[in-house]
Amino acid sequence: MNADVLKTGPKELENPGVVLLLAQTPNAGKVTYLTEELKALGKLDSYTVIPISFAKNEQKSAWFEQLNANGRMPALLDNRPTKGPIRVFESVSILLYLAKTYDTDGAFWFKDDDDLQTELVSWCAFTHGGVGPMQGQCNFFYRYSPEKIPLAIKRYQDETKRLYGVLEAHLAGKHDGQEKEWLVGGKYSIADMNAQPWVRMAVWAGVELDEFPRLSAWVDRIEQRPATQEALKIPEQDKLSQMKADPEAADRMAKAASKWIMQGQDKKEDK
Ligand SMILES: N[C@@H](CCC(=O)N[C@@H](CS)C(=O)NCC(=O)O)C(=O)O
Repeated sequence: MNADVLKTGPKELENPGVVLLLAQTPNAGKVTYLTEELKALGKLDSYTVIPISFAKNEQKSAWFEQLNANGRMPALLDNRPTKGPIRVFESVSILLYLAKTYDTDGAFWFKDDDDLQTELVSWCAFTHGGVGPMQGQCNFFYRYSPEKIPLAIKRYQDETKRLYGVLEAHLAGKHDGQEKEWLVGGKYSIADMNAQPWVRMAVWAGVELDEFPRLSAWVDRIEQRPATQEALKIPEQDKLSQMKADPEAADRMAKAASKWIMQGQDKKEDK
């Protein structure tokens, strides 16, 4: 990290402890689900949130790219008292870092069981590499693209449903004969936090959850946790709640997102 470039960003980047840079999206939700759970257990006293504006393209500024060269949020900076600052990028690696550093007795991971922790990492990788990227493409072709391409919409919605089917079968115990409430080891863990923020937003991708009853129940179970409800307000109220409160909100939010996404797309095509 180049400290001089970082200094050109918001002054809150110098706050002690955990600093999160995020906007209200599923990838950010993964992280705030955990920080709010850790706060509730007294494992993380407080932390700083720096809201990132996509409309202003803040995630592509030089100071932000010190924290994530990929120019995407979420990103984490931890201004540690003795070891100095460390940056962490990619939502799943932020979850693993926070768990190891602040959840030291393993409330949300498997500190004393390497096999279960390996299983947890497998499910985290499955969601991070599959559900997020496929559903993200659904969002683009179904919600944001001004040109509606049926084959692209179908391709990504089908793949998202296929991946939901894998989660549904796992919860049903299709392969091991064990019905489950949680993805790994019989407890709520970062494997669940890493997946639920995407699955709860199925409707935004144009995908119905009706054919996945166990997955729907799992979404609701996580949704009802007080820490989840707090997380869904960071840095502003989540899309789904806004849509429930105001049926026109979906259209408004899709148009606003489409504008900055398509501007970014045009810039890429100019190069
Ligand atoms: N694999 C990354 C994906 C991050 C990502 O795609 N973030 C999006 C929002 S969900 C973003 O920052 N988009 C801004 C842009 O594309 O410029 C992660 O999980 O952290």
